[in-house]
Amino acid sequence: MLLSLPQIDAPPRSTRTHCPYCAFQCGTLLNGSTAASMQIEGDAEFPVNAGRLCVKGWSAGELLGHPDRLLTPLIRGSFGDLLPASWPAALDRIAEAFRRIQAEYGLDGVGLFGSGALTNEKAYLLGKFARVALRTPHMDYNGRYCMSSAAGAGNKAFGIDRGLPFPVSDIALSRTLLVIGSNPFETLPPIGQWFDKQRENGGRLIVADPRRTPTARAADLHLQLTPGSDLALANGLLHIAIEEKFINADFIRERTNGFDAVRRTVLQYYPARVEQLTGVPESTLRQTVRWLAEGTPSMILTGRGPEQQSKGVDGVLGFINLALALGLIGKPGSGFGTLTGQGNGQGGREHGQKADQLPGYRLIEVDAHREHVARVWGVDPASLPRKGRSAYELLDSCGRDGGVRGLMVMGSNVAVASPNSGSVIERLKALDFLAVCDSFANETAELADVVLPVTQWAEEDGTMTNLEGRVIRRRKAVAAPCGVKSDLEILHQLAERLGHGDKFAFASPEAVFEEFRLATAGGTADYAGISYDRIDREDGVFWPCPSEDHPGTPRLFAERFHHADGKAKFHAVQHRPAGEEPSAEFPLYFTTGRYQEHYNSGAQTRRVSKLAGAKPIPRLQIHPELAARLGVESDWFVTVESRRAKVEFTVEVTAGIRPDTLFAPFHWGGRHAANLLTNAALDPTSRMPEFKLAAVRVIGVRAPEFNAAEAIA
Ligand SMILES: Nc1nc2c(c(=O)[nH]1)N[C@H]1C(S)=C(S)[C@@H](COP(=O)(O)OP(=O)(O)OC[C@H]3O[C@@H](n4cnc5c(=O)[nH]c(N)nc54)[C@H](O)[C@@H]3O)O[C@H]1N2
Ligand SMILES: Nc1nc2c(c(=O)[nH]1)N[C@H]1C(S)=C(S)[C@@H](COP(=O)(O)OP(=O)(O)OC[C@H]3O[C@@H](n4cnc5c(=O)[nH]c(N)nc54)[C@H](O)[C@@H]3O)O[C@H]1N2
Ligand code: SF4
Ligand SMILES: [Mo]
Repeated sequence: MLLSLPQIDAPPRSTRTHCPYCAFQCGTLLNGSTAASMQIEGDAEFPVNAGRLCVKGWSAGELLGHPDRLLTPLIRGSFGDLLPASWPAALDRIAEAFRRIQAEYGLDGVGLFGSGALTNEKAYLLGKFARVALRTPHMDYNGRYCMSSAAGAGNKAFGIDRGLPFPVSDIALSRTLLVIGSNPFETLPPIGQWFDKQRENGGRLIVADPRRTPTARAADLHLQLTPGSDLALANGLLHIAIEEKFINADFIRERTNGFDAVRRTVLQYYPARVEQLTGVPESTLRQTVRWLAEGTPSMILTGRGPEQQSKGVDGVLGFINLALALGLIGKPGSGFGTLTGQGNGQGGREHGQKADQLPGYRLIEVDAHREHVARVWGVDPASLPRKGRSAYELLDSCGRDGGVRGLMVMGSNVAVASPNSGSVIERLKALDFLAVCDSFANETAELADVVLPVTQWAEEDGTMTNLEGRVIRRRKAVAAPCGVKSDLEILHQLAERLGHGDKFAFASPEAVFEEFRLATAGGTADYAGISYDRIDREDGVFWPCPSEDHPGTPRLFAERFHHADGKAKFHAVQHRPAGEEPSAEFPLYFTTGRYQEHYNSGAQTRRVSKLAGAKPIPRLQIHPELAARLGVESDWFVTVESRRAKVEFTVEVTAGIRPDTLFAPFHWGGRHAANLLTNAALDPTSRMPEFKLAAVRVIGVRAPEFNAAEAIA
């Protein structure tokens, strides 16, 4: 406490830490030791962003001393308002509610919802809290909406899930770069410097996206595919690679299993059929394959486009098949990767926030895994719950018979970020009890019975794992305002009230990390050799890192994959329709994504003046041909209807989208929420919802000067 108080005339302190938002986890220098005086600079020494930041990173300081900041716990009063309360009263209320619900409905009557925004320490302790203090199976998190399809595919094909199995700087070494359904120029902007270097080295860029995004505009080839057709594209490209004799038979024989079944499957994906399914001309398909095969080293990267589909896992497997068949994997500047999204989207998915998981990427249904973790926790393995429901299924069970009756959310705005959000909001309202831990009263907190105010990024210590698998340090730069507590402290105090305080009493985040290292030891995501000191000395350490004398693993797969026989597995995957496809009744595709200026549910960035000023509202992208047919122009209003809801959007006419597709960002709640329209069809393996494709129609248009909705004939 004393250390963080500013001293008169003391020179401003500078703290090296990282941006609060995305998985790029740009290194930042925070100059100044109070929220009000703090200036943010890009850290030129941190190798991933090398000094660059995007507009969100530059402006993140505004979050700290923000007038909307929650500074006291809130309890819903008898008149329905959220009223300020003391910490003991709020914590007692949560513990009592959980105890009462568990007494009435059983241990699984209570659920927890975590986040890829949480540090490794928080993610670990939250998972432990679910299994030890509440003993509920129902612990899941928003990474289910984010990285679960990529993770599912990586585990199946490689036996391990690390989004990028190589450092980001490898991008610059590739000669051909194929990016599928990611728009990193807006979602990971400082990555642009690695794309620039790649181009300077003579490299080529190919982008597959239904929209002509800034990333697609920079490409040598843009595959403007039909939404939901990625799996057909992947199989079609492999078909051509086989036909044109580009496959690497030595690599397939020595390092993989299962190619024959894939070969037989992709035989059916002849180019004319794939052109029809994807809308990408055969000549472009052939050009893509030739560049990938001849312009090596080649790299294939996926984003949420192909992943957030009800066939997301198979879609990613299709592109992994292509990378394996061309023998791309395991060499510098070459291979397959997925671009992780949330700040700790990588670490957050490894340490037990997932319903089927224990720390270190161990599995809750595997006895040996249960035993290891139970030993570290000092509990009986038999006392650990089994596998619980996935994120959307957990929320959808709220208040239903056999479902969850009490829920605590830490680090997610589920009322905005979930598919079919109107229904999720209804489920949250049907709960007996909802608690939310956040720094801001987001749309989910507005529905809560108790809200607990927490510390933010620049006010706390911990570790994050970036999109490369590099474990880095979040460092405290300013004192937290009076009245807030860290998530770690909240978990400890709740555990104490539930009779398990001793298992959650840690003197510091570093002390949590020390136990966490032991829990991960020997697991797939092994952090045992990583310490705060080492991270400080080495600018991050790449997992797996099993011992203190192990150098860490910047590049995976050079010699072996992580299946028992050391080989990668091909998976024969078939294209199939989405949960709903356009029809006579709902003739258009609706897809969703991001603005550079806003982050996820917008709970943070909608409050930053510079960002809200630049992008005050969501705008629906419509192609000029479709706009002409509808008789609308930019700044008009259209009402879009799916099978679930109607939403009115302001129009942005742009040639950068397919004429059969509408696009809206999902950063807003309330009446403008894109997620009111989206479909909760889930991938069978990853349980990822289909955020990238719903069938819709336009049911009304309105000129800016008119008020009455005008039906179209
Ligand atoms: N500015 C900003 N940056 C962010 C975030 C943010 O909210 N804002 N969030 C962070 C997080 S959590 C994540 S997960 C990442 C996401 O990063 P990205 O994956 O780059 O982001 P998205 O915009 O969701 O989707 C990428 C693209 O998929 C396209 N797409 C839509 N449907 C399809 C389809 O069927 N197939 C294909 N191939 N493409 C399709 C969209 O047009 C979009 O351009 O960004 C991270 N960085
Ligand atoms: N239609 C559509 N919907 C989508 C997507 C899409 O592409 N299209 N993308 C999906 C994806 S990829 C993601 S990742 C989700 C993200 O959506 P959300 O899960 O809602 O994530 P955020 O908006 O980042 O919300 C994070 C909340 O956690 C708080 N927070 C941040 N750090 C901490 C912390 O350390 N502790 C606590 N207690 N709170 C914290 C923030 O203040 C904020 O209120 O949205 C998904 N929803
Ligand atoms: S790219 Fe991501 S980590 Fe870097 S400044 Fe922007 S939001 Fe922050
Ligand atoms: Mo995400």
